[in-house]
Amino acid sequence: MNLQQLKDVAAAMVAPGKGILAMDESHPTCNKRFEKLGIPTTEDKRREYRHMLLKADEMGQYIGGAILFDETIRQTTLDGVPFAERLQAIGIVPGIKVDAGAKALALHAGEKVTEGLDGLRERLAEYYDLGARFAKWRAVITIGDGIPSQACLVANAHALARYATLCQEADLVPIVEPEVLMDGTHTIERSYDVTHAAQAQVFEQLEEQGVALEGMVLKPNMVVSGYECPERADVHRVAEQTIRCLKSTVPPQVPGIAFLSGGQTDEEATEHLNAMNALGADLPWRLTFSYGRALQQAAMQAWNGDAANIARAAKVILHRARMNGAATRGEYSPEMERAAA
Ligand code: 5MM
Repeated sequence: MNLQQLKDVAAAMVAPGKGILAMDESHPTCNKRFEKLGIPTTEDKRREYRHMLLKADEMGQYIGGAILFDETIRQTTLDGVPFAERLQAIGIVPGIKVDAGAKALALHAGEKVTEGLDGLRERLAEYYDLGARFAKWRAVITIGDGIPSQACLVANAHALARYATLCQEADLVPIVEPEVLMDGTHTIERSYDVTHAAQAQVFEQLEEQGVALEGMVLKPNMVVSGYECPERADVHRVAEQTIRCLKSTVPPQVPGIAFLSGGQTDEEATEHLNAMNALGADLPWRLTFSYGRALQQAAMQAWNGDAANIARAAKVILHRARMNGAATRGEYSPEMERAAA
């Protein structure tokens, strides 16, 4: 393990003013999003779409790392440049999703555990050769009646820790993503309790397995009320509760925390991140974004599966990246959206 390299890569991923673009949708997820817009679910369309996401050279001003899917890291842009090389050329560290997805947790109805450890050492070595310098593994935790169970939290945290050690052994920075889903009727207090329990368990397992905390990035959910909760907490309270939770679970050696968006609207995700950075002057870690949907959805609609729309759609994602870049500094305001429009 080259700890200095891991630290340097992690620092580049969460550099001031920058965050991470999650463009690692597996085929089922990508197909679902394309189908909603009537876009053909073909390999060529996925390639064209991802070419569009990285078309603007200025993306490198706001994006420090991009998470690719297995298919994409083996493809070239429409100009014939391998995606990992395109990323490096515009100053973005290439990364790769390495989990094999969340599967039903045996004997625990309604709960999931993420798979993908078998053969991971060999896959990581190949991804490193293909240009990846960091990896991502996502655990999914559902809030519901009597869940999550302790068994679910422990199983997922243990798998995340095993994955993280394998990544560091292979000189890849692990993004550790314990996602507590935002779906449900739960209150923000319940979200806090479950998120706290999930993160505490993750750091216990990371420590147990000997993961170098200086060479990783945490990708958590924000502490929000469930989407169907009758009284949803406002932006200030989300920021306050999320920071309170992170302060009690995340050791100061962790260089960066890059939030997932989890189905929030684009502007909501940006506002929440901004509020946290406006509040948190003395935090030990950088607070940034690693959004999938909240960076991509407007651009996907603008592209709509038509190559003639690539240039316009590339400007749409560049705008969202710029807004989130401002939020990492606590300098975003909704007026900036209108000014740009
Ligand atoms: C981009 O979506 C990622 C891939 O999901 P699947 O493996 O289910 O296809 C996902 O892991 C993503 O990186 C995070 O969940 C954050 O995405 P959002 O959309 O929540 O910001």
